[in-house]
Amino acid sequence: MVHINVLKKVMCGLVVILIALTVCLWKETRRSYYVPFKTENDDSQIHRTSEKWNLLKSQDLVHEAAGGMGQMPKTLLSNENKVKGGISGMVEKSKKASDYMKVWDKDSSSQNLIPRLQKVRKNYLSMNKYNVTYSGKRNTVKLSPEQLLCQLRDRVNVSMIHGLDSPFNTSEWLRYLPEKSLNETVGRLGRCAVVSSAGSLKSSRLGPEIDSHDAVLRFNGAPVKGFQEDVGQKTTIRLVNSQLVTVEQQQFLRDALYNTGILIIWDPAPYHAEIHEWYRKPDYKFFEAYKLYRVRHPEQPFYILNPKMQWQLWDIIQENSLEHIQPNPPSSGTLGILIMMTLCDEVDVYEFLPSKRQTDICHYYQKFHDRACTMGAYHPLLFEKNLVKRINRGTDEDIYTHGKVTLPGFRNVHC
Ligand code: NCC
Repeated sequence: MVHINVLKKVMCGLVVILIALTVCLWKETRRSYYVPFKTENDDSQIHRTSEKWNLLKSQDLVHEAAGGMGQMPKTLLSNENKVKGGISGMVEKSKKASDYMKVWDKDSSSQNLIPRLQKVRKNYLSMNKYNVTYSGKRNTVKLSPEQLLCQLRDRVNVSMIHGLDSPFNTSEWLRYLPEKSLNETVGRLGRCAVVSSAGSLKSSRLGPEIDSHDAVLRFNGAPVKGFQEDVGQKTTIRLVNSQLVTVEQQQFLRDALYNTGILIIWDPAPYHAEIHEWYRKPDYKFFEAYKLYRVRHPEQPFYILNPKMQWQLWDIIQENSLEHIQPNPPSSGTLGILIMMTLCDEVDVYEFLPSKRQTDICHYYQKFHDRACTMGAYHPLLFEKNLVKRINRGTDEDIYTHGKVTLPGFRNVHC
């Protein structure tokens, strides 16, 4: 009798432990699928913003991606195969995962910005520093991804300043400008990666995937040392802005970070200005620092981006946005994406459209918080991101988990 009672108690105990374990396991499973878009500086505006971000259902996901591309994306096709394979547990899980995936909304508007950034945008609009006189159309009828890609391919001329571009056609400048064109220097590239500097790259463990690309483009002072696990260690091209080179001149000239790979510098120019006009009045006087760097590192290819490109690209972003965008050049991020689309067969962009790791921490290599880094203040970054979302050939799942967008190289865009 005593034995039976003890046995009953042990059984009851075991059942309670089993139930507790099941509940814990269930909670854990849910947690790994649903990581809300919460940021460190959470406020009411963030709540409103995230509400506007797409809450995608798995079915919508398939339809949107398939409809936009005219074909079913591979990863989702493979999920379909799993359905047919009858692994119902996995299907159930993958449905739950996509039920809660929030990714960048391609129709984000300035209303999605926190009040401070809305105000900053308005200030830049009234300032109009670069004398933007945009009179082009605003596409009320949305262009398809293919049409947008064709516009980018045909209207944005990605080129570097060379010895034939007056006023760089002097014997002095010929000494400084690289002899070979960028195309000749890099050769034909297959799969390329563009790594944004976003804080959300921290703890991403994307390093090996990024390094598996044929070429990797990074921005400004974004380091690899100490961050290899998250951002990789390969740097083929580093795109720097002229502010970095002039304001942080000593660091730029001394820091070994800049000595790897090919350097490209860009500087904001007046709206559709001729090279002459920009040369007389660059936004930041970087030419001296450029020459000094070339003397110190004559073997390292270092190009100056032709400034015409920035406004050709800006026009397309404006044309395809429903409101006035900041009349300032696009960020280094979008310029870098376009450079790689010109050089490569395919371009994977990391954490430009934020993943589930989205944070207000500006850079993965600093502890500085500012939502402007992700949403834009000076640069029309929100509208740049809308455009990139619209031409993405990858899946929303890839954006959510890897912050990854896949774009075709212009060689593979057929208009
Ligand atoms: O911050 P930055 O950009 O160097 O970042 C490079 C590109 O990564 C993308 N990015 C970055 C952070 C983030 N949270 N989300 C993102 O999507 C953007 O596309 C960005 O372009 C620049 O564009 O050159 C910029 O440069 C900095 C700064 O000049 C350099 O880091 C050098 O110190 C600008 N910051 C300031 O002027 C304070 C930034 O506005 C734009």
